[in-house]
Amino acid sequence: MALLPILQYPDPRLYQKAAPVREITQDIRDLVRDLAETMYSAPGVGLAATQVDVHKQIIIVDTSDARDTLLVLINPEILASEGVQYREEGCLSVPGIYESVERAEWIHVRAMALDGKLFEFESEQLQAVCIQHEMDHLRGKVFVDYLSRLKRNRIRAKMQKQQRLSA
Ligand code: K1U
Ligand code: ZN
Repeated sequence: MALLPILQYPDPRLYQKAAPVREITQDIRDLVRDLAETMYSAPGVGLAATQVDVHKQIIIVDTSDARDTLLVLINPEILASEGVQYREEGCLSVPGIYESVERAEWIHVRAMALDGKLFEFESEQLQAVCIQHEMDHLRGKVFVDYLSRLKRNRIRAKMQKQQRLSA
C-alpha cells in the first residue's frame, strides 16, 4: 500500500491526455489500490490516475456517506447525458478552491471493471458530477478551466504562491 503524491495545479502534467488501458495487469490492480488509499486518506470523493502522474484512463469515485462504496472505472465513456446541474466542486489538485461548474444532471456510463469486464450504469447527483470531474482529468482538463480567465489567473497565482512558500 502507498500514498501517492498528488500533482498540484498548475502543474503541466495535469494537462496530459490519458491513454486507454489495454489489459488489466497486476500493476493496474496495485495502482487502483494505491489510488484508493490516497483518495480516502486525502480525503476526497474521487481521484483520477492523471492526478498522480499516471496517464492511463483510470478513475475512482466514492460518494457514499459511509465511504465504503468504491467505484473503479477503467476507460470510462459517457454514452448519454441529460439535464444540467450546478454543484460546488473541489479538487485535490487545487486545494482550498471550491467553485460551481455546469455538469450534466444524469449520465449513462460504460467502463471496464478491475476484472476486465465492461459494465454500464446510470448516475446522477454528486456521483455524476464527480465522474464528470474525474473524466475531465483524463482528458487533461481541470475544473478551474471552466471558470473565467480572471478567476483562473487569480487561482493560479494563489497556488503558485502557496507552492513557493511550502518549497
Ligand atoms: O481531486 C479530485 O478530483 C477529487 C475531488 C472530487 C470532486 C469533489 C467535489 C465535486 C466534484 C469532484 C475531491 O474529492 S475534492 C474533496 C471533497 O470534495 C470532499 C472531501 C471529503 C468529503 C467530501 C468531499
Ligand atoms: Zn480534481
